[in-house]
Amino acid sequence: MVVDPRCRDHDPGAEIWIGVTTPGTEVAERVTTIESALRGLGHDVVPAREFDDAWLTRVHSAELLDHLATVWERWVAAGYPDLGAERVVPYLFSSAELRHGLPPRMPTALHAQVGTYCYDTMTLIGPGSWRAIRAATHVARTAVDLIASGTPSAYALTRPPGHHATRSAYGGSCYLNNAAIAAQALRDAEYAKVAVIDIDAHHGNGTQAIFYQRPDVFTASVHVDPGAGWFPHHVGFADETGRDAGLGTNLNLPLAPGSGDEVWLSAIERAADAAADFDATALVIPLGVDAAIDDPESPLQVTIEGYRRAGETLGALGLPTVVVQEGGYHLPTLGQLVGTTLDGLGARTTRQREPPGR
Ligand code: SP5
Ligand code: ZN
Repeated sequence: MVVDPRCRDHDPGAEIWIGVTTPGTEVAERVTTIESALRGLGHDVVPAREFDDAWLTRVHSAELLDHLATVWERWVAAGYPDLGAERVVPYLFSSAELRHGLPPRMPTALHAQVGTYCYDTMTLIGPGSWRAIRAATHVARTAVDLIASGTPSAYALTRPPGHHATRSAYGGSCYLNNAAIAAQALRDAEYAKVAVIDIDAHHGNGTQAIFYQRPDVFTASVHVDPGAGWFPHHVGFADETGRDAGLGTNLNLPLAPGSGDEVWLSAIERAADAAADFDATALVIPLGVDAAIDDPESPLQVTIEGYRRAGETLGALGLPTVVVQEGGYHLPTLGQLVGTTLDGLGARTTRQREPPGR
């Protein structure tokens, strides 16, 4: 398990959904409880290393990186907290219709700039957010380093989560795409073909978007059907299969609300078969445990045994594997769900073996 205490420094403070401000579900206690559960199960703990942030432009735009790194300080300097705005939050979005085909222009007002990068009202930024966002990328990259030096599998305890972040935009409680960063870092470590199998309850739209035209990274996502009314609503449908050189390298498996273990596991088996057909040489698993029965954010009704079997199915691929933490919001069962999935996967230690071929 790779950790960084700075992942707790992000306090979104709230979520705003249909105009209603709630305390929010993506809280620091999530990683506290997962870390203590995994320690209790005998997982070893590896502190994240430091990395050069300039590399992140391989996955995200320089503009998004600069926005995230600086927006809190600029928000304070401009006096927004004095107006009662204690977090950075958009009020206006840069929609294609608003611009009616004109090229995007950067608004002068900071409170309008935010809507160029942020696509919802659920993903707020506060004083410690950038420290945590950045640390989570280091956690993911450290897990890749462990794999590249011969560890069969490594779990990255990332927070905030990442799979809803696209190259240039953030949302869905995600800021930078830790799983996409892991996949790109594996490519840079000479793993020729990387498969991403996202089992968070929500579609991994950011990861899909980042690799949509890429033939070297296969992305699959098993999630509650956006067509049944679930986030991210606009994307995550079965007919999205990739574009240009990436045609055929994206697989969406949207599931009906209430699907339960057997349907969910069949979809994960389909994704695993597709990753094998792709001849993947390394695997990234964006692991959200929000498909679980008790989770407040999805209706998929998966049991803890279902999560163990998901781990077994993906472990049977026999690939060097980086597991990246995504969602999961029911604090009492969070640690057990992650621990059981990793057990199924056979990922308890970072003990090394001879590096496998790439
Ligand atoms: C990483 C991840 O799991 N992100 C989840 C993003 C989905 N959020 C959509 C929230 C929809 C409204 N839920 C009601 C919450 C009221 N507090
Ligand atoms: Zn989710």
